[in-house]
Parts: sequence; C-alpha cells; structure tokens
Amino acid sequence: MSFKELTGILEQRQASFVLLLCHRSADADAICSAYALQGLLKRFLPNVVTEIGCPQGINKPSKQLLDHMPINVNLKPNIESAEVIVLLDMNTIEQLDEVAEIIKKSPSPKIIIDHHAPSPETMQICKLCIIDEKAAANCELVYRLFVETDVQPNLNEAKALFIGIAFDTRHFALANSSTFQVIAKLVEEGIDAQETLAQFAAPIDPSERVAKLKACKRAKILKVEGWIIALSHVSAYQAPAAKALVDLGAHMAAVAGKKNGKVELSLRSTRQFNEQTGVHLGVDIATPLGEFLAGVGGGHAMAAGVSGKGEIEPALKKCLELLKQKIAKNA
Ligand SMILES: [Mn+2]
Repeated sequence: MSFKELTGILEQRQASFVLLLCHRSADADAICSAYALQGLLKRFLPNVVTEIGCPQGINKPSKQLLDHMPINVNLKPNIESAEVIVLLDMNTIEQLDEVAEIIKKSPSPKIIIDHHAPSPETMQICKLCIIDEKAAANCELVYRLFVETDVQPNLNEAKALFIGIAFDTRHFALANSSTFQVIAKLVEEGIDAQETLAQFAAPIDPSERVAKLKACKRAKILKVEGWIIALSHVSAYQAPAAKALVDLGAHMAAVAGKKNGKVELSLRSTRQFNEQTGVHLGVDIATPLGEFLAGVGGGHAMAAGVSGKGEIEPALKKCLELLKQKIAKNA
C-alpha cells in the first residue's frame, strides 16, 4: 500500500507544504508524473499545498507541454521550506547538481518515486521508496497509485499520464505489456491517442526542414555489397539530415558540413546494417575518420559524429573508403 504509506508520512509530519521535485532539464515523464500525483494528493489531503519544483530547468518539449496543459511548475522552488520532499523520475539527487546539497541538509522526510535502478546513497536518505525498474515510465507508477486508491484520473491527469508514458517510451516503441495496459485504460477514459500524440510531437525548426530536404537532394547514393549508402552535405543539421536519409531508405548515411573552418560529419545506420555487417559506426568509422581529419570522432554503433580539419569532399571520400574496407573485411 504505497500511497497509504506516502500520505502516512505527510500526516505524521502534519505537513502543510510538500515539494514534488523533478530532475535536471525535467522531461514530460517527470513533470506529468508530478502533476498527476499532485492531483491525487489534493483529493485525500485537500489542505496540503503541493508544488512541482524544477530547480534545474525543464527540457524543450516540456516548455511546449506547459503551454498546452494546466500544469504549474516553479523553477525556483523553496526547498528549505518543504516539509516533505518527493523526488520523481530520478534515481539520484546528484541529478540536481548543487541543489542536492540543500536536499541532503534538509531535515524533512524524502520520498522517491522512480523507474530507474536506484542509487544506494539516495535510497538511504529516503524514508519511502516507490521504485519499479521494470516500469517503462514514471507515469506508470503514479497511475498505479490511482488504481490503488480507486480514484479515476480526471481528463487532464489522464492526458498528462498518457503524454509522460508516450515521451519516455518514444511513442510506445519501448513500452511493455503493463505499459499498454495502462495506455488502454487511459484511452478508455477518454484520451484521443492520435490527437494527443500529434499535439505534442516536437515541432521541427523550418531551417531543419530545409537542411533535411537539401541533404536528400544532394545525396550521392551508392551500393556497397548490396547495402545502400547515402553521402551528402549541408551547412547545419547534419545529424537530423543523416537520420532523415536512413528513415527514407538508406542503410547507412553520412552527412558532412563545414562550420567555423572545421568539417563535421554525422553518421547513421539502421540496426540491420550494424548487425549484419558488424560495422560499429563509432569505433570502426568515426574514430579513424577523426584521426584522418586531425580531429576527433566517436559515438555509438548506429549513430556517430566526427569533427576535424579539411574539406567536405575528401572527408566523405575517406568515410566511404573506411566503410568499404570494413564491410569487405566482415563479409
Ligand atoms: Mn522517466
């Protein structure tokens, strides 16, 4: 009975001010889980003032969220005056940088609600830990508190929970069976999934649109051992441009650009390309390419970046050469 334990701590403290704290550059999952919890607490403890605090700012999509939802966030919360502190969607208070020290010093009880692997140090300072690493989003955990208390979320709360889950699961790509059960319930309660997802899809910068289209128009398309490789160049947004080329059908894309006298490249590939060729873009391509350009390169298996000296044409040529060698070697 986690919600009972939570309200038990508030009652024992006779708390009149409770702070719901979100992590650094708070995302939709953190803010939405705080908002829904705030609503649930209001039903049981109407006299307790709760505030959502984001002392280390919010991320870009969250700004859009706050424009569309009746959610109030305090960017400069008074942590010292909080009688109970609830930490949401963060496994360590170190995520709050210098604010972590203020939390550590505060004599008020702390409660954590999270879906990441817990840090022992943070668990030690918390009186109550509501943690499930298997949950795909923190909003899923807060939804369970509604179920536990037999409370129906109102439409805004349901929408917030839906958005938080959609955000953390990358529009359900990372969702598991329990996530889909929660989502099904929220849709049953009146959330229009298509409309809500469209409303909160990140707006694309007009210059990013143009950069992507230019990269497609300029792309050189080659076949290496049956793999479709796209090479292109734009002066900005190389990473989204490379991703766009892969989304359009290339197995691997490299997009170069020049900025402040430096040449920069973004590399992307499909998972299939990585698995079947064994080419790790960060290790096999970006790192040696960075050395070749007297700069630096690195990254992940399917997404990598390079920055160095030189011109676009020879940089892309070298990139292709490295790719051909690596694909042939692993074939
Ligand atoms: Mn989360």
